[in-house]
Amino acid sequence: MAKKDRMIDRIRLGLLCRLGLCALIIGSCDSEQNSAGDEPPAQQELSADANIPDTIEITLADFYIGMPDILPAGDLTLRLASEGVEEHNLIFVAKDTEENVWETEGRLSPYEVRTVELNLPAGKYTAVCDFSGHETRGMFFEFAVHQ
Ligand SMILES: [Cu+2]
Repeated sequence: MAKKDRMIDRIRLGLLCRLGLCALIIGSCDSEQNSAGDEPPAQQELSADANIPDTIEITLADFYIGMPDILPAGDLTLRLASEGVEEHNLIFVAKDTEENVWETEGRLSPYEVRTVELNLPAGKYTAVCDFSGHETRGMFFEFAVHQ
């Protein structure tokens, strides 16, 4: 009986040691992965940013427009993401002249993602979805374009 207990104790001790060793190995692997893994993504982000300097994310939802309130002047790439079950469009209206300076070609389908390029001069604008009364339901957003 006592001999069997000692056997069990030895097995338990062996298991504990192996678990401890595993934890040490996993722990050291994790820290290696973290220290090695931190640097390449940062470099990738930098090079991606260099290639696409001005990609602006715009969300068209039921019923709001999510976008930055300041955009840089000049050539822009917009990534439009429709996130509602409704169709949406997007129109930029210059505040001083109340003219449409840009608009999407047709409406975005529900959940469509579309990348567009445009050039906006400095000024104040209102972004609007004018489909089916969406503007009055909240789909407008005032923003400025700065040099
Ligand atoms: Cu809309």
